[in-house]
Amino acid sequence: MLNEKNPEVLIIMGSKSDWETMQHCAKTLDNLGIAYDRAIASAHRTPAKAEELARTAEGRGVKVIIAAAGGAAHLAGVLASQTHLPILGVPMKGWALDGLDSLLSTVQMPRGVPVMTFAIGKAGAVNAAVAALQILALSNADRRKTLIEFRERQTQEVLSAKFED
Ligand code: RP5
Repeated sequence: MLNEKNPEVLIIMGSKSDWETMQHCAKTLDNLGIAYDRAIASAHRTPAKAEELARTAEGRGVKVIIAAAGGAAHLAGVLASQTHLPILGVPMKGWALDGLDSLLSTVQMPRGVPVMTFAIGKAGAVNAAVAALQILALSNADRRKTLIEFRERQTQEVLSAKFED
């Protein structure tokens, strides 16, 4: 759920146009009962804001940052340079290279400054939320229970899927 005061996860997007995809991340965090906040900050257009968000996140109680950007997607890497929190990078689909540019510019970090990078677009947005739960579950038994139940529900959905015709 959206919680600006006590977020455990912070979603940062390079542009408001990324929200169309990242709402799937937020919805998944909602379903998993994880408090999140969201912000728009660009590595290129508003570098000072991106830096400030990364530097202040840990003090706000944030445990995981999810960073989404498209094209020359340097946002996740810039955030990673400014915090010790884990950064989960979600490359946005679109532009001339349909997201391959975002994927490569998010994933190809220099040694020592990792960005955990997900699939391009919606699957990556959802998986970043699930991965955030996995990180939180390492130190919280209730979260572990939520994770196991989520996976079990997903398994049952696939096993019980039927064709309509
Ligand atoms: C990136 O450029 C953003 O993350 C977005 O994916 C893309 C397009 O941004 P807009 O031109 O729509 O603001 O920085």
